Amino acid sequence: MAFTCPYCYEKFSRDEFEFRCESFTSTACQEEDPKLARYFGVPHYLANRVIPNKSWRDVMTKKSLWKAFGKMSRMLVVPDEVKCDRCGGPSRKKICPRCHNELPTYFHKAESHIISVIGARGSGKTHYITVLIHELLKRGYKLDISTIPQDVGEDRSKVTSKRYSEEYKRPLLDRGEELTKTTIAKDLNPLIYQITSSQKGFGKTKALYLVFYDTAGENFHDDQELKKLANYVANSSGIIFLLDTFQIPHIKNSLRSAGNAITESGIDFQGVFQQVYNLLEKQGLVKLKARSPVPIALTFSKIDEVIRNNLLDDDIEDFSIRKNSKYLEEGFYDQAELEEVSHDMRSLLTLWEEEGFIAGVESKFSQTAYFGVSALGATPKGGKIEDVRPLRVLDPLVWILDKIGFALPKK
Ligand SMILES: Nc1nc2c(ncn2[C@@H]2O[C@H](COP(=O)(O)OP(=O)(O)O)[C@@H](O)[C@H]2O)c(=O)[nH]1
Ligand SMILES: [Mg+2]
Ligand SMILES: [Zn+2]
Ligand SMILES: [Zn+2]
Repeated sequence: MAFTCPYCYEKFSRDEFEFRCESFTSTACQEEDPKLARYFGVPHYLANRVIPNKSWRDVMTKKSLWKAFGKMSRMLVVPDEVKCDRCGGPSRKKICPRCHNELPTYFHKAESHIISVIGARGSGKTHYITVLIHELLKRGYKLDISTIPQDVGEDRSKVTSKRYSEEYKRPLLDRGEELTKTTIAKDLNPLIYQITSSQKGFGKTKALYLVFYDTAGENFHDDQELKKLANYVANSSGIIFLLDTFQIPHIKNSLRSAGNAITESGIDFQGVFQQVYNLLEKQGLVKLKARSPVPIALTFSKIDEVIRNNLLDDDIEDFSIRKNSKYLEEGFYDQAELEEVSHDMRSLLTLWEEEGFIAGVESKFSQTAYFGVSALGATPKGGKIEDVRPLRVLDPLVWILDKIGFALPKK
């Protein structure tokens, strides 16, 4: 089984894990780390030394038990703890062999699925991610999902739980402030969460990592960022593709004639999808002519305004996205619920004359579903939104979790 690093998205195998010395006192173990420096794009990075893989593997194989298994054991086992070859201190800090970033403690035990959230600037990613994480933490238990932030990384001031609470949750959900580009520090670190399920089920995934990169490739211009986006998407087990509902021409016009000020993003969402796909093709990350089996959730954001302005199709009685997700009340997942949502959204898109988009997506991906979500429940006014009322934000994630075999409670 290959592992995918949540920082650099490179793949590596079990026998390649590395450890970093954890000594606080040994100055002899302080060294330049060129791989970390490259990752952060700085000329130098001083960190504790990387313990050569060979030094602890040799010790491991000398222990009689391991010896009995010989070479095999070295391939299969990642020790919980190793000794630093220089200072002799114990270390449990696992790092990626490619970029040297610290990996979550049990990374080698869980499946490392990356579920990515992507979308053009203005599609609502920052608000969506903020609310999605909050809903997962608050309501995930209804589907037996527990969510634990993975506070790992060289810079302790930038670990997941600290950054999430200071830059995302507190401003938006405690102080009611719309999140602006300036409030979110633009840095390279993803927010990483482990989610686990205690459901039984043979062959089901019980633990995986969710990796959220708030900015990955959103402006589609910067080459460096685009390359990273391509890697992020290509190594994902599932994609939540956020699309700005306000940029659907039909919706844009209706909202404008109803007196709403809609800013021109300059990127139409069909173009965004095409750009991401071309990028994957160019990098050789998708096969020509074969549909990708990666589940992709085409997720239309800001659906609150569509509902408020009565732009839902009146022929569709009891339109599913008017109500919040049923599984949050019932405590089990019924596949039919999200199939209905997807079906309704798909008809809506047809009504909005977006068949071309649907055909394009479905010719490239074999597992598709359409969702409508609202992170906020309303448009912020003057940079404020006091009462955040999310609608169906967990749907795309839950659908993907089910598709990739995560153990969800079912009837
Ligand atoms: N009506 C409404 N507006 C939203 C929602 N989520 C985000 N927005 C607005 O959409 C704009 C872009 O959101 P943002 O999260 O910054 O998008 P990003 O550039 O993709 O990160 C902001 O003005 C938000 O206030 C929502 O659920 N409903
Ligand atoms: Mg943003
Ligand atoms: Zn050491
Ligand atoms: Zn890495």
